[in-house]
Amino acid sequence: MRIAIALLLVGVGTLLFHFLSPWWWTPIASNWGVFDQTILITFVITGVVFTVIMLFLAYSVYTYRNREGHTAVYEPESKKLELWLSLGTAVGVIALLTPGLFAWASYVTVPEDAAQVEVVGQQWTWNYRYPGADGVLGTTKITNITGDNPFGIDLDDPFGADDILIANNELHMELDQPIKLLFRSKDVLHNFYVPHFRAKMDMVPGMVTFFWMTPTRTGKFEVLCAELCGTGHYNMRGHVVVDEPEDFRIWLAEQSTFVETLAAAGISTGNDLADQGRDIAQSRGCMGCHSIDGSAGVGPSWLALYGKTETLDGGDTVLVDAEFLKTSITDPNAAIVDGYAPSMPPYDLTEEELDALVAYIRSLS
Ligand SMILES: [Cu+2]
Repeated sequence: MRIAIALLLVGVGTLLFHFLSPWWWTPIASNWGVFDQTILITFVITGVVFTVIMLFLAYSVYTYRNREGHTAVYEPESKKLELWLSLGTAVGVIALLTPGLFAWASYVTVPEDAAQVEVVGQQWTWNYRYPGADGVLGTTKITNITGDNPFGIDLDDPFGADDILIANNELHMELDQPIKLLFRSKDVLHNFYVPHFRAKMDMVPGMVTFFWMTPTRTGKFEVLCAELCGTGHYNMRGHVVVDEPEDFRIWLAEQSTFVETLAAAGISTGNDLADQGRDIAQSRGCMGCHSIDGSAGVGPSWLALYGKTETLDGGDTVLVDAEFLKTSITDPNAAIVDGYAPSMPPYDLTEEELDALVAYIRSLS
């Protein structure tokens, strides 16, 4: 009797937890309500099956309890029962899976009038690229990637020149305009996820993945990386801002195109090495782990770092100079400062890029 009551309490408690839980969906901000429906269908089917099984268990435990004069009967085969259970399970599984197939088909069938934006993930930051006035994204090659060309755009491709590059973790979208998002990763698996949009996609090095959506509400929504991608994974966040069409056009017009960024980099190459270093730090994602305002991060803050004496994890002390910084960038595990995990990947930078980065870090001291 006590076990039957315990089973009933577990069943009732689970249902109460589900219906009274404060952890429910955020208000939806895209056209993908169909994903909420498929989850609801899953809840209903699994909820009904769960309730029936808990009731049946409690009933059986009570009815077939050990009593004087009652003996168990050995009945290993029941064709009829097996048939009904198999059919019932088959129908349940089909009902669970089929809606998802239809939802997926529309998720990857992009409408003709969709705008485009490319999302590039790297440890541990997001970069975005719009096609510019010609509406076509320039072709890219991984070997073209440098500090000045973080997307690896093909310099000979005329479509790439007017591409608009965003390196500040904030993606803007136009309200009610369907948009196709293309995804690339520079290093490891990442996953672009905006809970309010009910939309996410894996980003796989060497592949371009995609989905499309229509933002249906203006506002600022959080972007998360939903694929464990290293020690800074928790910090791989950003925002999508959905603007009214007019605001979106104003914002887009303020952004620089690829040729403009190149020209700006060209100017700063001759005049200000530190400026160039700041561009490299942003495009290489250094800011994901190193702050420039002294706040704690995965790695040491760059504020007042140059010229400081640090203690290494072996107990030795070292002066943070150009030589030490360069080694720490190209071979981060050669010397670990006490209190930090050996989690930084090595960066393959040219001597000029290293000089620029060091000049930038030095300028913060
Ligand atoms: Cu990630």
